[in-house]
Amino acid sequence: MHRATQRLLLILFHVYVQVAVGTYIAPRASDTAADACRAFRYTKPGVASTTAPSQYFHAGDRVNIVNPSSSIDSTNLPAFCRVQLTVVTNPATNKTAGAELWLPLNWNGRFLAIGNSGHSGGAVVEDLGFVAVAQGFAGVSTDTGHNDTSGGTPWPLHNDEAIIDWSWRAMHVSVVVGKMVVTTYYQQAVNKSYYIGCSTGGRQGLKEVQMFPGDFDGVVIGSPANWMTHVQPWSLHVNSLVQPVNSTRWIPAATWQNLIHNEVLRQCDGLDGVEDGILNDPTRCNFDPSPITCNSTNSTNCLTSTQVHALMQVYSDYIEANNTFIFNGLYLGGELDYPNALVGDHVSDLALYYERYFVMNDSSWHVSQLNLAAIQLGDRLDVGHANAIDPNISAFTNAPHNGKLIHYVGLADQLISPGNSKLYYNSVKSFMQANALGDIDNVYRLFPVPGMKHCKVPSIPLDKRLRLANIT
Ligand SMILES: *[C@@H]1O[C@H](CO)[C@@H](O)[C@H](O)[C@H]1NC(C)=O
Ligand SMILES: *[C@@H]1O[C@H](CO)[C@@H](O)[C@H](O)[C@H]1NC(C)=O
Ligand SMILES: *[C@@H]1O[C@H](CO)[C@@H](O)[C@H](O)[C@H]1NC(C)=O
Ligand SMILES: *[C@@H]1O[C@H](CO)[C@@H](O)[C@H](O)[C@H]1NC(C)=O
Ligand SMILES: *[C@@H]1O[C@H](CO)[C@@H](O)[C@H](O)[C@H]1NC(C)=O
Ligand SMILES: *[C@@H]1O[C@H](CO)[C@@H](O)[C@H](O)[C@H]1NC(C)=O
Ligand SMILES: *[C@@H]1O[C@H](CO)[C@@H](O)[C@H](O)[C@H]1NC(C)=O
Ligand SMILES: *[C@@H]1O[C@H](CO)[C@@H](O)[C@H](O)[C@H]1NC(C)=O
Ligand SMILES: *[C@@H]1O[C@H](CO)[C@@H](O)[C@H](O)[C@H]1NC(C)=O
Ligand SMILES: [Ca+2]
Repeated sequence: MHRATQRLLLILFHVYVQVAVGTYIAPRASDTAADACRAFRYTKPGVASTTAPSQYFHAGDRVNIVNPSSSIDSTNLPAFCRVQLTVVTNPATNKTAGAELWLPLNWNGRFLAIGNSGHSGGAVVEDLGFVAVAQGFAGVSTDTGHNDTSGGTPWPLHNDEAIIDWSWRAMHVSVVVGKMVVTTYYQQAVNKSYYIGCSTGGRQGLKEVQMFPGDFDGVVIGSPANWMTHVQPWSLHVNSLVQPVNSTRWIPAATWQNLIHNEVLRQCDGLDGVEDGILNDPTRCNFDPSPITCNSTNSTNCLTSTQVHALMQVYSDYIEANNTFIFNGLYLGGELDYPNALVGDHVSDLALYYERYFVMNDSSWHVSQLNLAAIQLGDRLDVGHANAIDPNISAFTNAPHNGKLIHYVGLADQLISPGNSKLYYNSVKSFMQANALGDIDNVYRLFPVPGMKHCKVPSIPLDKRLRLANIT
């Protein structure tokens, strides 16, 4: 045996012993890692290429990144390499999307794709940091195929390629390319791959489960905006139940937060056995508004019959002409936040933008034009095939793939009725049962979270909260 080989074996033995007893510190490991990161390039014509020099962050370095859709400013992250890519989402047209991969030095061998929010337009750097890298995952996030800073023409207007990217394609392609890049970077294949996302991210996650069942082993979604063609009109419908502010149906924020919320708690809170300000099952309460309805002997601090009508509609299913079900209503109990959302003083920006620039292609389309025909047009077009409502998820959940789907929803969700989550879950359950595709309880579970708002657990510090549920 050569002396050099002997020496190498000796070194390896020492390293082995030190690793075994947990004292080994690799010589200048982070500098080596930093050099490897900064030198890293990925170029595959027609598929993807790195668009900026990869950046290395040592543990505790300040990570301060801002894009049109997300931002992070933290000195609490472990060491990682930030890789920025352009991925080709449609080789026939050379359409591209931006993607970021954050690759931790101490990799846990697993891959985590992060879902987006709203109409996006930037990678979710916040969750790449606090959710992926902080827990040792190699994280990927897409900008959904457009850069949402264009002050001029709205990006979706007659832009089918961009709409398709936002709807599902940019995510799927970023995941496929992301796994290849991770494998190249670490010289080791991904052991398991996961997805986490809420709201739009929930919709993207369901789209993956339904269209690309092989992409993930496990998928976590929250309050998905998966029925795009219905949740958007419903948002506008809820707006118009109380708006405009100077109408007789308007209910001021203080009335929601004091008079209404207190009466809801008085009637409903104790039904679950604990008066804690949280309704464990809001659907169990048969709320009666009469105690807070104005009458001839009391017309102060009360609701007029017009306001009561609006209030009860907010809590009811949205049924359009010809008895057509559109969407479930808000749930009792979330009144502290409802005035900051759909029953606030302005029309939902996201929903109006969707109707104007995805569906109608008419920048002057007005909420007053919302009717059954408009919703049916949206259903027929299903622009970008953004709807993620297929109840057949057997290719994901069943053998040979055996994927698992976890779904949570806050029962005080102020932006998407929790009923929508139950509706999708139940549609899958009955479809799988009716087609003898198995008991979904082993593969798909819905967790309704009492008191939780849209994708957020309030009053928990940001970095801890993100481990529970990523931000919408
Ligand atoms: C796409 O890009 C490639 C390489 O730059 C080019 O050869 C090809 O013509 C482009 N295709 C389209 C449809 O623009
Ligand atoms: C991936 O899994 C294999 C087999 O369990 C294990 O040996 C390997 O260390 C894992 N890779 C990483 C990076 O954790
Ligand atoms: C997106 O827009 C920002 C702000 O205008 C700009 O700095 C950035 O370069 C743009 N990114 C792409 C990929 O066009
Ligand atoms: C609006 O434009 C999109 C994208 O080009 C198209 O798919 C859709 O059919 C158009 N909508 C109407 C109502 O024509
Ligand atoms: C409400 O205000 C708008 C302008 O802000 C005005 O056009 C409209 O006439 C008002 N409606 C009522 C009922 O006062
Ligand atoms: C009128 O009704 C409101 C709401 O129930 C209540 O807070 C208030 O005490 C009542 N006032 C009188 C004089 O009954
Ligand atoms: C009038 O409202 C008050 C509370 O606002 C209630 O106590 C009283 O019973 C109501 N009277 C009638 C006739 O409904
Ligand atoms: C309701 O249904 C009837 C019969 O199909 C149809 O003629 C009518 O146009 C529908 N109304 C609306 C508002 O869609
Ligand atoms: C459900 O999806 C699977 C896999 O895509 C397919 O083979 C099967 O035919 C579908 N079942 C029904 C009842 O549509
Ligand atoms: Ca309670």
